[in-house]
Amino acid sequence: MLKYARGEYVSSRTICETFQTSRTAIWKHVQSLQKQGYSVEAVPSKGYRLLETDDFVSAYEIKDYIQAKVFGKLIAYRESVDSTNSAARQLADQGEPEGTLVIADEQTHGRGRFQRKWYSPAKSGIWMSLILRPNLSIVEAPRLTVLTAVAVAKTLTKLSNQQAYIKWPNDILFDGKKVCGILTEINVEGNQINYVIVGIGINVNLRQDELPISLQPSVCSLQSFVHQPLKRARVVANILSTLEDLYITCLKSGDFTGVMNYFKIHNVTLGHVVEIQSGSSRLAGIVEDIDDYGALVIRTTDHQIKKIYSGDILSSSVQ
Ligand code: BT5
Repeated sequence: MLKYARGEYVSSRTICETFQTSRTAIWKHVQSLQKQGYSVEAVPSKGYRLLETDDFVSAYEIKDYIQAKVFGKLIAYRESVDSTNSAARQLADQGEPEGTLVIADEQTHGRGRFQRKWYSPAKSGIWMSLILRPNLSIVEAPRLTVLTAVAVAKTLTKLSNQQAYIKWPNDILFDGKKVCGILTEINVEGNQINYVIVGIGINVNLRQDELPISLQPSVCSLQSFVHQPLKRARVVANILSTLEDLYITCLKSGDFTGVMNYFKIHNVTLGHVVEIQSGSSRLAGIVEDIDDYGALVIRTTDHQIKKIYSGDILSSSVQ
């Protein structure tokens, strides 16, 4: 009731009558909400009101915005967790269905690729992982990172009115600074995918001083590009519906052309001269293309064509 009153007071009497309960019972519920972190004001002559500035990512809050049908149908919210990807893996191993979402306010051991640290302070971002069970072979798995990057870039662009760009393979950037990273982990059986965990980390209102000094110049937060207070639950719901639309369309048709085109057009890497670290080898060249499976196609300085499936771009410049 307080939520739908949109910041207005609701009298104790109205609440009592609606729920056929006592004032004492209502006061207990209000205290419980306050304990969960909700700002509920109690004024004897007016009743109760919920301040609209609160920003929660509990299942209840996300479901209030959600339009996706399968993604986010089941939501496991954790106040604090080591890594939502690890928690999602456990749930997937226990047989939880496609579309199950794990989301946390804080990660104590959030991780990037190659076990790198992903900073995830409490309430400063969206730290979430989605369980997928696609009917794809292992070689096709990188397409899911592409698809996720496109869904996130489209959503952040829509919410901010500013084009978000993609840096191969898994970063989303605003003004050349990283606002989001994606970590795709797969579990296989034979040549087929058993399940995929798509981990998405988005800085929403992360302050620069919450990061090590070395990272500060290259990182940004969504809030700086949106000119109104932002509810993380709304961003999550928007991403889930864009992702679900793309996922269903691409998997049903087997045609990833539209997604690949978006990935290429809004890519900061294509056509650039780059230096790449891939495993233990380092190579330099020009990025000629990104193939249908998300691999970089590089023409090296000695004019060979090489495909890079995983790695990091160390430097990038226009020819
Ligand atoms: C990534 O790896 O960018 C993937 C990050 C995925 C994080 C999500 S959060 C939910 C889910 N649960 C997890 O445990 N992980 C996923 P990579 O391309 O390897 O980049 C990692 C690098 O990004 C680090 O080495 C830092 O340089 C930088 N970094 C760390 N924290 C950051 C942050 N909050 N914002 C921007 N950059 C960050």
